[in-house]
Amino acid sequence: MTSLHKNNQVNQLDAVVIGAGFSGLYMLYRLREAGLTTRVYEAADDVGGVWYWNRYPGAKCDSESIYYNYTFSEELYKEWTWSSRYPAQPEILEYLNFVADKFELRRDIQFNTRIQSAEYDEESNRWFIHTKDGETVTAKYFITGVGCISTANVPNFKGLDSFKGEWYHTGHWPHEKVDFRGKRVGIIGTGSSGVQAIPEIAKEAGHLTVFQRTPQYSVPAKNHLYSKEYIEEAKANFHENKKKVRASLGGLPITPPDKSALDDTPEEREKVFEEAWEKGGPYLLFSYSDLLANEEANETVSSFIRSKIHEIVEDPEIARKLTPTYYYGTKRAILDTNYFETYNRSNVSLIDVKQAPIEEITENGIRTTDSEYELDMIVFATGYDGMTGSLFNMDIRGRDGISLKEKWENGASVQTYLGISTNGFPNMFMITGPESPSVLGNMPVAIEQHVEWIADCIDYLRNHEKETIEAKVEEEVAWSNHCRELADSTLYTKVESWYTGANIPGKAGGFQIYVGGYGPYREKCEKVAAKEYKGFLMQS
Ligand code: N01
Repeated sequence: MTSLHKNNQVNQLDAVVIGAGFSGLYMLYRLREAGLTTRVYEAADDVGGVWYWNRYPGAKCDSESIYYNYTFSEELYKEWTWSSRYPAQPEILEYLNFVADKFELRRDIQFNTRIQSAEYDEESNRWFIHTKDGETVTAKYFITGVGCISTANVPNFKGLDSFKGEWYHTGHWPHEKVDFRGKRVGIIGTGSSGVQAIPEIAKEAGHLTVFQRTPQYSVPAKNHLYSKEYIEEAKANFHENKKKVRASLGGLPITPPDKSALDDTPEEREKVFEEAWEKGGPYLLFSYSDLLANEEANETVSSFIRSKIHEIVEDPEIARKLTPTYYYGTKRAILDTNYFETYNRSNVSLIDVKQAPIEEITENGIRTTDSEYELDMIVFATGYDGMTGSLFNMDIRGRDGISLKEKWENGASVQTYLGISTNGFPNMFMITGPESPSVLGNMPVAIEQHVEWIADCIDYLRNHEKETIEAKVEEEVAWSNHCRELADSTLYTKVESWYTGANIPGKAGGFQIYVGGYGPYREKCEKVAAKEYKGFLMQS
């Protein structure tokens, strides 16, 4: 600790929050309400988090909008009106701006500021937080709201620097409109981002070449404008809906029937799947209780979607290339608008880069092991270093200078208690951290639960004159083991995905998400709080 720090010549705050997305905005609101001096640091020049950065064509959320928002304020809920079932990114960003304006949040947010490091000082029981520009602040509470999927993964292809055309990653899309007209565009990646962007880019591009490594299941979103009556009903049912989503498994008011897919005859199942397909959205995955637990049950829904792909795609060879084989739902279940239909267009081609991998980016395009594709533009829809990527981007050091990255061995042995706290890092809280259920559902619901739990916990500490709180080692070991055991009882861990870290070369650690569902997780967290933060170590 430098003498500058010791002399306390730095700005002293009660709390510092990193990120001004859904998490940071609400955390700021709650801490301010509780009377804490709080500052949010945000790398972008405005609020929004992922919705600030993900401006790629077709970007939409995949949870129905009337549930994809805050529910902490009935007034806010009733003042805002969503246009459609799955609104596009600009509308979601507008919503977050509306929230920031309504609660005058911007005055406590420092924009254009990236946090480089944060270290805990045992003598003062404070966090010293350093920005990339050299500013230091101290805070009693250090809270990360950095998102689970916000550190872009641009694969380290040989030759990218030599490419003469434009290239973009979906998660860092420019503010200005990208002009695809007449251009030869290549897109790498067919996850949620690629599947949304491909139909939109294809409408404009001269030619679109899709470089696909793993074919994906996708289900029609069946997006549509909301009627006035539907919105009125949602607003009238605010309390009931709020209760339902908070108790649900995935943050949406959908309860899977307590029935195995194998209990129905093929004809009955076909009817159930067909109805879910027609409704659009996430219903297919919730058609039966065991689609994510039992291989045979999963095959029933997986083969249903495969047959849909073959119905939609006219060229049987392209349909074959687009046919996924992994267990449906073990990667994020994707919703689309005309994704498979796009492959019927004459200006779209599909390249299987599993069969012939990308060798390098050349100055003119992409070269795979069997061909070179000339391109004017490359879009990387290649995803994120999920769960730990954004935490490790900061050099976070706890007691005795131990680094979070080293403690978790670069992600290979993540250990948290409830995904919120980790031993050795007192008064540090992670909103939707690894080993929380967050990314397996409708994020704002997960975020609100974490923010409220953290705010209540800080309230408790202040009321009981506790200086610090951190997870006990034995509790985090137990929690991490519990998370792994639960995950291993499902099909999630049998498939490589960003959930397992397999998308990042060299990243180990496996599946670091609590799969037990939002509602049961909320109950666990509430029990811990009710038992005076059982499992946590507190110092007076
Ligand atoms: O990223 P992804 P994403 N060579 O990791 C391919 C959320 N989200 O940005 O499957 C060739 O899913 C990779 O191939 P493979 C949502 O939670 C939500 O699409 O690894 N290809 C894959 O096809 C989602 O799950 C929304 O074989 C390479 C693709 O790139 C998460 O964000 C919208 C490659 C990456 O897919 C991430 O989605 C968008 C390489 N070297 C995102 N490296 C909505 O709410 C990677 N790929 C709707």
